[in-house]
Amino acid sequence: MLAVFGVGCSSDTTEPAAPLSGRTVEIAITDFEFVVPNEVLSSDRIVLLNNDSVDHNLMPLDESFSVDVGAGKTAELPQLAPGKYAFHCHIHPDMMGEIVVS
Ligand SMILES: [Cu+2]
Repeated sequence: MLAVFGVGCSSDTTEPAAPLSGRTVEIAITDFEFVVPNEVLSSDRIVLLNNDSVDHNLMPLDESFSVDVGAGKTAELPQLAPGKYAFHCHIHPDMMGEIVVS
């Protein structure tokens, strides 16, 4: 016997880790390098900005998610629980970065 499904369909499949603060932080990619913000909170919205003329991607080493970002485009990351995230671009595996979420 299953519980009632789909009370609302407005949310994504990922549960937010914390209520959003309204703050947006940006991870930029410039010249095949990730430029990460100094401070990221679990309540932040995280945007990935690709300043390059080629497509990039951001994927944690545990492959828990994968975000593609086209040349000159922005993309949004899922909300992240506190912790340390080592990531790379799966298109260019030499592009590495790390963010610490508190
Ligand atoms: Cu790349």
